[in-house]
Amino acid sequence: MYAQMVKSTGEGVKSREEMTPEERHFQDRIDAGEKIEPKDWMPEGYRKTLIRQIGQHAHSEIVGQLPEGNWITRAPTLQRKAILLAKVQDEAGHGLYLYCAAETLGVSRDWLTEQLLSGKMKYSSIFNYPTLTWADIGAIGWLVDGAAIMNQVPLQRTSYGPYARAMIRICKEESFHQRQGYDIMLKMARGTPEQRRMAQDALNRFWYPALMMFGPSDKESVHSAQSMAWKIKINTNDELRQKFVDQTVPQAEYLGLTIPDPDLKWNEERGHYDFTQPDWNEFYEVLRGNGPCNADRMEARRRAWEEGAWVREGLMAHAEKRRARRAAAAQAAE
Ligand code: FAQ
Repeated sequence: MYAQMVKSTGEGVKSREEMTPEERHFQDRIDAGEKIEPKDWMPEGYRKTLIRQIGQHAHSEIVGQLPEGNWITRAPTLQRKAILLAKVQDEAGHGLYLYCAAETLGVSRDWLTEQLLSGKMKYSSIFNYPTLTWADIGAIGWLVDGAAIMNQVPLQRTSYGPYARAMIRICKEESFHQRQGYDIMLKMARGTPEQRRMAQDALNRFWYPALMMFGPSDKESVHSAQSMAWKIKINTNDELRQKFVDQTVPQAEYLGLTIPDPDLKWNEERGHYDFTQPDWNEFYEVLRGNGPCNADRMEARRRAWEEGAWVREGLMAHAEKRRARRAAAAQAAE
């Protein structure tokens, strides 16, 4: 069982006494709220955790284009097409900022892609679900971008400078994405009975996968304790999931749609909604590659990588020619 493979939160974080002097100094900088920059000394674990998280995040942005890209030609109006096209292009841009941030940690974009294609690196579970109707595009913007913002706003304060700075720009664009999704949902929810039914159906299918985006429960999370000690993560998975539910329920009410959770209830004492956890077996199955669209998504990425090989080779040959020309000119000038 995957759950048996993971360590519980709190394990594996070194106490101050166990740290080397370099590690102690590094932790002091983190605790003082300083940003860590690419050339600064960092523990190997910090570097690896960032490569894993930023790489996974970058892959998610790129793979995340696929479910929505599927609807660009079928968007109902020219304006909706233009908006969706711009959104999908934004996601490509986010992937590129994030690959650049990962490159500052000493790995190449090619290596990151190879890790994805060989199954060693992940992308967000959410993108393994299909987009069956136009309302799904509304649900993705509203719920998936909504969950992404909830997770990424705190990441603007993450301890690694290049990641934090990439997140500032990404969050601005994600807010626009969330609003465009909500706008589609509003139109559908206030439309014909059939449109309303489609909007409710999209919410029914995307609600629990959106809750899964925040990762496993805190007690099953492998990396949270160390990532929070290093301020790579600012909040736990469960904290963010709760915030997302609290924010989204009133939005669903405004739409006149029903969250597919009969046990969802405001808890006066806690000051939060009580809600049903997603099916974690389904989550781990999706992570193992057994979600509805895992094979399609990986196939699309593999095809794009193979079919783009000639472009990468051409660019490398061009760069090499320019380098050789510059070297020859410098030699002639001596
Ligand atoms: N999917 O110990 P934790 C977007 C893995 S937003 C797949 O709790 P961690 C925008 C995790 O990697 C989506 N795998 O892990 C957009 C680990 O496995 P590993 C992307 C997941 O890292 C919108 C294991 O489970 N956002 O793309 C997931 O501390 C619309 C144990 O978990 C980010 O990546 C999952 N949902 O916390 C684009 C945000 N959850 O690596 C297009 C940055 C967990 O040891 C259209 N990332 N796992 O093999 C994070 O904040 C964190 O990495 C978490 C997971 C919170 C996702």
